[in-house]
Amino acid sequence: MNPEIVCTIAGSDSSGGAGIQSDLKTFHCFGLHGTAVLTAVTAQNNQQLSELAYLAPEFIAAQLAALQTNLAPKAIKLGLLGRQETLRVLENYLAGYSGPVVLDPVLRSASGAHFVSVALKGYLDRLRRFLRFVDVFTPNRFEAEQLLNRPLRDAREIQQGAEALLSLGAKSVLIKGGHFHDPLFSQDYWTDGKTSFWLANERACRLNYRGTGCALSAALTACLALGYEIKDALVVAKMYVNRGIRKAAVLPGKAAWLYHGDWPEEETDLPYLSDDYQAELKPPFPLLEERSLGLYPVVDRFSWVEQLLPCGLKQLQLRVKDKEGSALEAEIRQSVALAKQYQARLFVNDHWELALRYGAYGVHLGQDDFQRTDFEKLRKAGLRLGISTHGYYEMARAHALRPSYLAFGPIYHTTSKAISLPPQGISRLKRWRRTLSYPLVAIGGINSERISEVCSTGVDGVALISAITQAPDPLKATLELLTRVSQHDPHAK
Ligand code: TZP
Ligand code: MG
Repeated sequence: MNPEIVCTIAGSDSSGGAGIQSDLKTFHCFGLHGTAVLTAVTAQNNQQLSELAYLAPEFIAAQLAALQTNLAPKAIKLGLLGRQETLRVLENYLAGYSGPVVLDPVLRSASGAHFVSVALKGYLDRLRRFLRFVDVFTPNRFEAEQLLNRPLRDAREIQQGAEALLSLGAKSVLIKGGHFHDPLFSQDYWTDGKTSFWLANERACRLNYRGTGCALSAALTACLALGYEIKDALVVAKMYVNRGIRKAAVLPGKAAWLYHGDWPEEETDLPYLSDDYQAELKPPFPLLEERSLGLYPVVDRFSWVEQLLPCGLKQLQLRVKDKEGSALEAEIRQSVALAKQYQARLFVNDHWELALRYGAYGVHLGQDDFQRTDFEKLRKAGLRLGISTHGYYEMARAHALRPSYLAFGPIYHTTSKAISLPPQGISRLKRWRRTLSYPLVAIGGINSERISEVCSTGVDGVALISAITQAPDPLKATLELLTRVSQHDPHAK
């Protein structure tokens, strides 16, 4: 299959550390074909920018027209534009473009270089109006302040600043926090007006990393071209830049070149994502004493727990969705007590307060349950925590809570969930296995034919519902599934 085409419309950086040069490198690393429309040429090295020349608007328009015939981009990244004439050409072009557009405004670089000096006021006015063409606007703090004409001094002002940029017309805004003085994290704030979150990344040592903003917006554009939703794409792009910083080549004078490489697959680069500004790194939930979860049935009644425990299961999840009050309480109380007798680990889905009251081994939560859960209380009581996830955004959100295990799915088509999400597939499960050091549980549409393929990815647990509860003979099915799982368990006798 031919690679997707993505386009960067930006300036050339003669040092190769940022601009078009870094964008094309980033696109390539995501397996895409990058086209490049030059807006400006700079003369710069690792330390300073000495010259800057803008290309004539006709020439920018000609480059766009040349690509239009058979190299139309799936997504566009805009970098250094710098002049009203350039904005005018792009307004015409983008009026007829329907794919995602990411804009990194490049007013002021991390090294302090100012890219727009002549006629700044007129340019900023036009740039504000230009935001209506933009799906993700990614200013750093200084750029956001310049556009808004006011300082952004703390988390609240950043949130208000992002809202103000949305009201100018951008569909979503990421204000990058690399320049704030938070000793623990560097935090970015994203909002589209409906959802918002902070992305916290552990601070790197203080070098002048070149091209972080370019790489972030280019990686984001690449992921959008690959079909990822913005929230997931942001997390992957942060991972790409975090790794780039972690593995940067250090140059004389405290400058550093970002590392570029394949798809980021290291947990250390995964940001902590949270609805609120993150003042501290949360303490982790207790580890599972035995990391392997093996066969992990999810059932909705104590009667199932009673039937299945004698098969020799080591863990079970009780997921009661249709009871409340004393009936629900009885299900949980009896299940917890019986699991203890069998020395099996019982995780209670959703009802964390009842899990706490009856001393369950752990709690399993979906992303929608976060608001009503007191995580601090659960952790202090020593309960283990498992969290369901369906992609990068949710993984990063779960990671901020530092749970005992993570579940990922649906791996295959499932009929057991009311809102059926598209299957994630085995290759994404493999990628998460490579990426995470957390115990990982696969869920969704897994049955006896598919379980070997799932186990061979190296996951620590296989959760399933219907393959047991809808089986003609559930006990026989459980025993058969247990046998299949044990064939893959390196610790099995
Ligand atoms: N979360 C993701 S898929 C799923 C849950 C709870 C349902 C899994 O059920 P089944 O019958 O094993 O596909
Ligand atoms: Mg739930």
